[in-house]
Amino acid sequence: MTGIPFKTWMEHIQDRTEKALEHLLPAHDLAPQRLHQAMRYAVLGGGKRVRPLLAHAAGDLSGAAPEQLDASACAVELIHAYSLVHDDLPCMDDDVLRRGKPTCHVQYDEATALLVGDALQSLAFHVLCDAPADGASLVQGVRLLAQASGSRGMAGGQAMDLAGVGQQLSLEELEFMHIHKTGALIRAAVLLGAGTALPDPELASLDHYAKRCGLLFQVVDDILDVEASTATLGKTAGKDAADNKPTYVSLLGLSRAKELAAELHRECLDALSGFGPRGERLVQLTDFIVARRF
Ligand code: GRG
Repeated sequence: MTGIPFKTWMEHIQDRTEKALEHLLPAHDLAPQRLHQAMRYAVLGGGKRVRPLLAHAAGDLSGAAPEQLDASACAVELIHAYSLVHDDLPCMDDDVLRRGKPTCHVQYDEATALLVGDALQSLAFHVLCDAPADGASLVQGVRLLAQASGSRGMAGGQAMDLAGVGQQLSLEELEFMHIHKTGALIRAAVLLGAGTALPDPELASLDHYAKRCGLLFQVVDDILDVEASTATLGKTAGKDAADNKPTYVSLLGLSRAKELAAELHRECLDALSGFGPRGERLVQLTDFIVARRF
């Protein structure tokens, strides 16, 4: 897939991921039908698929074929989809719009949405266990995804996020929260895609890239929450301010938040510079993450 324009590559991976997820999710007429239909509703037909794109772009570093990367890409996306379903519940962010359509609990009901998240999380690990890799790499991958999504990763970050409502956080505290809430899964996508074969110095550079990219993604997300419309985002714009949540924009102001995004962007590209042409897709994808308008 080298040599084709970024947009073509991106659409190809998005399409490939959609088909793989479609195949991996239980059929809509398989019992319990309502749960399976709600799982498919939450996962299919929406989202930018940034995490699968990161996994595939990182796979280029070790020369992995797309079919070797599908399981990791889908596993991370399933965890991400579960997190969105739970995040939208009334007991968390209480939102009614996600990916341009009613949130899962609005379309179905709260109990079903809770079970959708649970079942998507289990499915993610099931899918990862079926990845075409040797036993040791599989165990390493499962451990990585478990750490990234658990209390020392995304779920922990969400707990900090909920505790931070109405609080005045320092920049360091905000960064600590986002490294866990958003960054941990983005890091897992990159590292799972790269696999276990890279030499240690390259792995260290990639790990640095992945961590800064996670933060970059969040800073851009905070900027878009202020600047973009609900129609463009496909989720409720201005929600952070309405919910009195600390964000990079509320802490730094819009203009300094944009400077921070530019600085993190530079750091990401620096971290990738040693990879040469093998890192080209990751460079392009990082540029896309910065330039995205939704
Ligand atoms: C409920 C355990 C648990 C965790 C939820 C990730 C998360 C934690 C909540 C999502 C809320 C949110 C808006 C976080 C900001 C960054 C983020 C993850 C945005 C959504 O990701 P995108 O833009 O969404 O990749 P799409 O729909 O394109 O996949």
